[in-house]
Amino acid sequence: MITLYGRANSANVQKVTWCLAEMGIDYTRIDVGGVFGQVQTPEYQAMNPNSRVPTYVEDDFILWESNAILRYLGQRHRLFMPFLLRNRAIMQQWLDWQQTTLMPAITPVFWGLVRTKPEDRDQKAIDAGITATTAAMVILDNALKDTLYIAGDEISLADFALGIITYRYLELVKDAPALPNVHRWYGLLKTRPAFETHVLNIGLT
Ligand SMILES: N[C@@H](CCC(=O)N[C@@H](CS)C(=O)NCC(=O)O)C(=O)O
Repeated sequence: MITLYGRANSANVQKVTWCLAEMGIDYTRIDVGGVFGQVQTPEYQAMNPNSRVPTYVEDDFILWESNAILRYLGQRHRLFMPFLLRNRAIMQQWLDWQQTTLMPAITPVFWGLVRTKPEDRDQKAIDAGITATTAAMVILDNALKDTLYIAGDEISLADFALGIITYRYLELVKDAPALPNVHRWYGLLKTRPAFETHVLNIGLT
């Protein structure tokens, strides 16, 4: 039995719900975090001492860190993992880059524009975040120029992790540069029903 703890509007939860849906895996999701709270309780912290979402529970196995969950699902079900070692390494590279470069860049933009009242916004932090995220998106655009997806011509776990942030960037930054390869790739992601259900239809809140 699989239980996923985490609110549906969280970017880090969405990459996992999107992946689970793509894999056709049955699970129960429990709303915790954000307005639902619960993450500071001793019961939750016993599963996830970071008080963060998502937390993935499969029988007596507990796992946190969204990209670790993606990697586990990919290896367990042998899905969305490139066959060739080097393509697989490239997928791992972009999973790490999503967490260490892209996510920190967009966080002040998302929090400033979506979760902060206009009168309380730190415009300098938002602008710096837009600059940093745009620089990262230019890197992503360049990386997508020769392949359909980020680690080759097949979709992989890294596309899920990058796709949820790209959605936020394209929604929030209206004067983004052209990014033709990102738009072509993102167009492919948008045709996937699981992306529509677990990301596009949830909106930014
Ligand atoms: N590196 C962690 C970050 C987890 C994280 O920061 N999650 C956010 C939501 S996107 C969270 O738990 N925020 C507190 C809350 O929802 O109460 C991961 O990828 O799982």
